[in-house]
Amino acid sequence: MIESPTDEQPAKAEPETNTADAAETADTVGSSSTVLAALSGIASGAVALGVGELVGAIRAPEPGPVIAVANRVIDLAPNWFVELGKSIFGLADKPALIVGTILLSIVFASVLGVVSIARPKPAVLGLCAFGLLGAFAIAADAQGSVFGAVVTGGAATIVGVTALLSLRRRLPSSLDQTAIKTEIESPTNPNVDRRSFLTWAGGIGATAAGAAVVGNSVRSRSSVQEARTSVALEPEIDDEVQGWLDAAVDADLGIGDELTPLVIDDGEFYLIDTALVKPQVDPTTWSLRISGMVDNPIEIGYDDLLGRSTTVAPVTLSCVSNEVGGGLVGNAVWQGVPLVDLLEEAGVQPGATQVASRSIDGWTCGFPTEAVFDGRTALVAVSMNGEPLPVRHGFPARLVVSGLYGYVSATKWLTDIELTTIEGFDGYWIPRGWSKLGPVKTQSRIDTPRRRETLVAGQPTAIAGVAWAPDRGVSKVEVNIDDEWVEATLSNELGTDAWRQWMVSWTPTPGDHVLAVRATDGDGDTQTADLAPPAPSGATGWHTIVVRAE
Ligand SMILES: Nc1nc2c(c(=O)[nH]1)N[C@H]1C(S)=C(S)[C@@H](COP(=O)(O)O)O[C@H]1N2
Ligand SMILES: [Mo]
Repeated sequence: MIESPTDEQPAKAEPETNTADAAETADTVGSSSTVLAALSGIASGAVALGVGELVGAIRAPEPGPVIAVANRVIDLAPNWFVELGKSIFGLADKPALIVGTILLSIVFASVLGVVSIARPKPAVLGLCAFGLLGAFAIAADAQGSVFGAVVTGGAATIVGVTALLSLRRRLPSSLDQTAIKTEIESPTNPNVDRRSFLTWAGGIGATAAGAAVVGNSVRSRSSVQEARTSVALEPEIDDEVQGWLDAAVDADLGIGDELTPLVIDDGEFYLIDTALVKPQVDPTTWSLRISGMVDNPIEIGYDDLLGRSTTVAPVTLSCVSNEVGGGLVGNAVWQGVPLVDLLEEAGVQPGATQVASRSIDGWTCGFPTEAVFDGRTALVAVSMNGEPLPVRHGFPARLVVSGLYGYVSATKWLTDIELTTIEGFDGYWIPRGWSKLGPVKTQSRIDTPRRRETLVAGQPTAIAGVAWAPDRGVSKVEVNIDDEWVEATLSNELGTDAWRQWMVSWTPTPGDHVLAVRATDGDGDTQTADLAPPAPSGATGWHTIVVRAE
């Protein structure tokens, strides 16, 4: 006998009167119907997302719905949530967020599918809400627009709703509760029904995947990689960069691969930003605006910027989130237009105590105006180690300000500089609990030996690492070996903005040894031993490790 839902009703109402067999059959039918309905929701949600990604891609660099929603999560998430994400997923926190967004969408869509069996209207409304959420996220995005939101959200919603309704009509008839209620006789072989339903669902799923794949390739074709490689920097400036790169090689203490080189390549340089997808900025339409409390607001195109006189300097950038001994710090040779030249041209008004800046993806920061005029290196950088800025380090232009942590100064994909007051503006990280001012604290790190490394007793061993105190410079590094301070040899100074390598040769005796390091800056101030975590203003303390010699 073919089971029909009508037969099931009493079974469900009075399960205890049922035989075990019948109950099992009813359960199987119930759960398989739920699975098919959920599948119809997932296929519809997927095709909505796929079409959203495709239409979104045509409007690149405007983000598609998935990235836009994930961006809103990053913006709106409380600090503890962001920190939790980082502590669970580490550097993969952004891929995890994207995967999470997609997984939540699947769960939501499957619920809509199940709801749609009995009640198509709320299910359709649910899909519309889903589309609206994507549309709002796109409209709210720094690189989004209301037009894009309407077009992308609209297309996704229409396709999703159409898919859901067409699948619902094809749900094997025994599962369609409306059909039961209206007692419509169905052509009743459920196996045929099921096959045709699955074919449709599969087709819609394939369309979803196809749209997403095509969308992604359209998006990456609009990449700026090409524009970036076609940028030719002035040859004589390259000579100056080469001079610094050579100086860095000459200064290297030559201990080997365990010791961090004085200049870090793009591929090894630490990477920190809130961007889920690195902004692809077309240099031909890009411009930098300088406005706010200035006499002559200016707007500069990329060619104009490259045509100006530039400065080249090795500068050590570091992240306020760096733990003592951590790797969120790096030194590179930056080339760019001095910020002081640009601000003098714009004419800073009295009382403009803060230089605020914004990137194309809406990230912001700010630091005291004094930093531009006190003689330190402060650049609108266009090149890193002699190459146009890599996309992930801010192509076409970024700020590099010596002596300030990245979160208050180092805006990548820079589009706006606005002169304002210190009280008048808070950058991205300030309301999230980080301190308003971000001077870099003097720090030093032991690169070799590694913590808990086993050394050979009686064999001379190099203890070595790097120390930095931009823009004060490093004047001395000392290593504490089993409670005794030893002064380290330093690499030649590349400038007060750059870190220095240090090393001590040591012959360990058998047993455990505690090693610690501390640096003294160019003003004669020695790095504090007081332990502080990164939040809110940068970690302090001496990097300390234990090694064993056998
Ligand atoms: N647009 C943008 N610029 C940004 C950030 C960001 O999130 N977005 N993060 C800042 C922080 S916190 C740091 S430490 C530096 C890191 O620069 P890097 O990724 O080139 O090493 O970039 C800064 N510039
Ligand atoms: Mo940072």
